[in-house]
Amino acid sequence: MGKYRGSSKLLLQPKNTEEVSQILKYCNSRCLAVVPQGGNTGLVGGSVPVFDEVIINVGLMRNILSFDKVIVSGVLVCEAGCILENLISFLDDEGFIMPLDLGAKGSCQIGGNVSTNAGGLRLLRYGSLHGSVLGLEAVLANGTVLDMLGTLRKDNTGYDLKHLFIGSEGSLGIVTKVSILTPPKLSSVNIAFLACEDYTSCQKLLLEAKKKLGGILSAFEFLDSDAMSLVSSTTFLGTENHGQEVIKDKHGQDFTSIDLRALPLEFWYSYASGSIFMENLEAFLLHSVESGLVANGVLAQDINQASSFWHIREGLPEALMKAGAVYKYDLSLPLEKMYDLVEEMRVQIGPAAKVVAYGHLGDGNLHLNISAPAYDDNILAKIEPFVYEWTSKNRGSISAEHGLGLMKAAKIHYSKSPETVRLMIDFDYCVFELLPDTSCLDDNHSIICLCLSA
Ligand code: 2HG
Ligand code: ZN
Repeated sequence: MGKYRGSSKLLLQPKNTEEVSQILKYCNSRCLAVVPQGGNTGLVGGSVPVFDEVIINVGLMRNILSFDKVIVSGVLVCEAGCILENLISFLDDEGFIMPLDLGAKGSCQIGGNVSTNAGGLRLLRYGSLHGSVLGLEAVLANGTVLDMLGTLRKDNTGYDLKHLFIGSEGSLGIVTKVSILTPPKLSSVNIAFLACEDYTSCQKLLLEAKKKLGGILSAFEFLDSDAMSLVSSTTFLGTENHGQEVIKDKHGQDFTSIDLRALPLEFWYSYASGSIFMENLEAFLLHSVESGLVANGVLAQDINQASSFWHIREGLPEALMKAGAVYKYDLSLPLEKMYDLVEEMRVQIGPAAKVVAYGHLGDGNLHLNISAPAYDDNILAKIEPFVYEWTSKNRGSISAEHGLGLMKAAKIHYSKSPETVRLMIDFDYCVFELLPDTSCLDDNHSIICLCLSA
């Protein structure tokens, strides 16, 4: 993104948990600040050493430790540095799927995914990592290794501390191993790319899809017409106007020619009953067109077309980066209000920048992107605090799935009450063994604490 610059002089790549522990123990004893790093695909500056922190990169810890497919348990245990895409392919060969899928899968690592509680494209169907992560191992700042690497579905023995590490962005420790429940692969998948005239129709379509397709719906994404034009006008897919080509309907009509919101919808169903689901799906699509909810659309005819639809959606962050400077906001909002923010932001910003909206509609997660030729304080002043205040007023979250990172750590109060933030800070100090004796709360310790949370 070019927004956060690192200035570390030292990158350490431990090969196992013991080495992570020794590094942290040493750094802690010398009051050296550290920043944990995975695939470095984050969008909020969480893994960037903005001061002079020692980088602890877990990329060499990439072993799959076990996969239990007996009695269809599907529990995968692996090290934190495993690249998500490698885990997806490994599971594919075993007849299972990863409950998590992201555009950044080629580089992001499972430890980073867990530490940031990444959401992605399949959350609608498989839920968040708080549901699918069964256990983890983490190393605290003083080097203590916490073995919470259970593989059980049920375990009510006291506090379930692993949940505190899921989404804590390294502020409590470094995740070194993960055990995750993976569902069996269903043999058929299809994707429709649909166009609606307005946001209200998108919302209604989502409700209809949930009602009529329920269990087979695995993703319900959305991109607006500005996002669509961006995809069409960039060459990021390697082919000029490739975006336009793959989304022509069967009459050859170009999706980008009318003002609309486009929705890739993905469906997974089992082969044995595939034809029933296919009939349901076709009936649903036909009804959506006849009732006017859908203005135009294409159902992928083969796996290549299906993946090119996903390519459009997943290629948006890269297309935005190529277009210049980008201000990124990852928000959870009540569905009925979500697009109001986009429209109000357009009025607020005027012609100085483009407001591009997309996201995981099925999860109420908006990716609001403001694209400008270059970073400019005048533009930023129009966006912030407006975007945070708006989100807070509507009881949304200023960080749906990307984490707070450096970008939003100080903005947490827009989404959490002062008492909640206080408890988080107390808890953080407690884990760092700084409480109850606050006399040891010197500057150096607080630096370690702050840097880990970045
Ligand atoms: C996505 O859903 C990612 O594509 C990135 O979460 C979102 O670029 C963004 O704002
Ligand atoms: Zn996303």
